[in-house]
Amino acid sequence: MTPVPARTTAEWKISRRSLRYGERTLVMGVLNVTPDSFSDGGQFFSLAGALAHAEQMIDEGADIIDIGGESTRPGSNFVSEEEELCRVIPVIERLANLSAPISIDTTKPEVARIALQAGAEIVNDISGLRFEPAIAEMAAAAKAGIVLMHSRGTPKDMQQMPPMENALAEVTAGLSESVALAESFGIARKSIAIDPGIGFGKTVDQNVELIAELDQLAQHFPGMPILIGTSRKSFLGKLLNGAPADERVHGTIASIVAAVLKGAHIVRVHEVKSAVEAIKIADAIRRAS
Ligand code: 9MG
Repeated sequence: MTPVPARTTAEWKISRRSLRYGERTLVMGVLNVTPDSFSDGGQFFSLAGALAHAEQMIDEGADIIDIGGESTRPGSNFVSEEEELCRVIPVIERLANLSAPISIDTTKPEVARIALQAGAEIVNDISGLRFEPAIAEMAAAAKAGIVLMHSRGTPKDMQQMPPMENALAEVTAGLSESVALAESFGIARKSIAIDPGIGFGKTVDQNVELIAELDQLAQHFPGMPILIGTSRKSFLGKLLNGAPADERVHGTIASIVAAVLKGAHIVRVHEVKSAVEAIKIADAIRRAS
């Protein structure tokens, strides 16, 4: 087995602050405000419920809250800009003064612009600027952080994409293009986070390989934190003999720990409490390695 990679400490510059990463793994808690969200069944769609859930995640140790109003579940449809705004903006306005920064999970420039104005500090773009590159303009203008995630196709058709020949090479090349595009719009490197996009147009084996090779991916993007989201994803269900989303908690934890030991700086999760506990142990082992 290759040794645990050394992890340097640096800062991810987002709108109104810098997040220190590398000392301990940061946790991004997922707050889906979509009625069809695959993993919470729309449970957190009411404003009061969404706020309570966000506060609970912060109490449990979330460092960032990622708010999304459009499902990225495989096979899901796009929602209109108006609908997405109606879902996310009231939540962002109410959460903007909490201790943890807000990330807006969107691919739409106008949703990003209004969300940033309402207090969000990070744009989480699952298309890595492929869908609407102008979203980068919004992030640059607000000096926001941006998560550039690798994906193939759209959430609607990603599972029908032909398999990649070499996942690491393709993900590295795709993310390099995303970084170059982000920089061409004036986004500083210190504001960019990189994400291999587990589950987005990849086979089960490729998802597993990408986690196992995360240290190699990180080498290509010095000075940028590596974010990864494995929480409740279908590759875990397949590896667990068809376990449904709500029975993938232990699989999620195992994948997070593996990712942390391979160099992840930020993990995106639904269950914050269990992730925070697991990460404390993984970080301790990492520091001792
Ligand atoms: C919105 N979303 C769903 N899965 C994700 C992942 O793995 N990474 C990021 N950045 N966003 C995601």
